[in-house]
Amino acid sequence: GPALPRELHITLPPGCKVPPVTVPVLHQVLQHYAARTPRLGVVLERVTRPGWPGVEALGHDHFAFRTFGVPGLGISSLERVLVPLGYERVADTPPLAFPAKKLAATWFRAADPEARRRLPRVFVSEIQVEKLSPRAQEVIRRAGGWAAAAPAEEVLVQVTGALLAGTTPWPAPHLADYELLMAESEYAGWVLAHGYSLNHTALALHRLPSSSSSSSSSPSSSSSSSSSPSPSSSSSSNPGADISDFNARLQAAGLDLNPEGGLVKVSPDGLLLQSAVVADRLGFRFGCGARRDIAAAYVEFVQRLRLPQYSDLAAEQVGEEHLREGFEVGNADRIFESTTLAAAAGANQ
Ligand code: OOG
Ligand code: NI
Repeated sequence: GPALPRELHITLPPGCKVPPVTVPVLHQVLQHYAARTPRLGVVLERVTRPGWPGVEALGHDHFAFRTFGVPGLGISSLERVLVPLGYERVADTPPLAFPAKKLAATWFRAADPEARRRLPRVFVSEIQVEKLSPRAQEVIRRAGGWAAAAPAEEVLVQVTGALLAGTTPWPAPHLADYELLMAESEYAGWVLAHGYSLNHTALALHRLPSSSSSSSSSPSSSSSSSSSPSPSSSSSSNPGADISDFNARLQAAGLDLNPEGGLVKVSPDGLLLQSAVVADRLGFRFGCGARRDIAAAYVEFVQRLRLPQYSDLAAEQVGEEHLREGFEVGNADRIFESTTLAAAAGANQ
């Protein structure tokens, strides 16, 4: 496949360790992502370090990938990689659907409950290409049409290669094709440029040491700063760091947060809290040599709260299996905008 443009190789600050992932393919995915996401470096260096012991404790709640929903590629292409690695697809009812964005999504988790403590969930979405204009479909067919004709094993090899290289299983796109897709769907433009490189990791705030144990002011500040329906239990009964406190630390470190629907995206049950920084913009080398700064990857933060049926458990007994599971369409719809906001920032320059 095409080599990564040199501009994308950014060294993390010395001593800045990314929490490891124990599946080699996913570890490699993470290394490419870390190298091209300067904002992850800021998070690990300036936000999680002072007063937050053990960066390794800040596990990966999930990874997220984006795909073209065409034969051979799309969600099923990652399913073929993930299932042999020990993952299983989780069937949400109803399925996660984003009609306005022409997207569908699903997620995977380690089949072995013990492995779920160590391995991230994987959120995978696909754009419903047949709903795009004929011109956009033609651009996508030129990039990904080979997969419909190729044997399944060859598609698997190409997709795995793109994952390992953090790139696309097609040549670097021409700038005009990227712009044509961007005009219609920022998601489609992102996939054309970045393919199977990781869109984001979401760091699990609920696995951090409790913020209330290190700061006496956090329980009151968290309840006053949350504008959304909050769970009946107080934040101190939930494991980990409070997302509103964490967002304030991100902002103090100079990071722009995705403001769509409020800084903290809250599920209707009040138990899944998410926020994200706006994506980094990085130099990208298009086919035929054109260069442009474009929206790349971002970092998300998740706080999963305790399920009501486990409210009586002692704090030290609470594990991830006692917390809100899965994803939420309303939250995800807003989190998707983290790259759109970065793309718009470029248009204003
Ligand atoms: C995925 C956005 C949704 C979540 O955790 O709900 C998401 C994307 O931007 O590709 O990550
Ligand atoms: Ni996410």
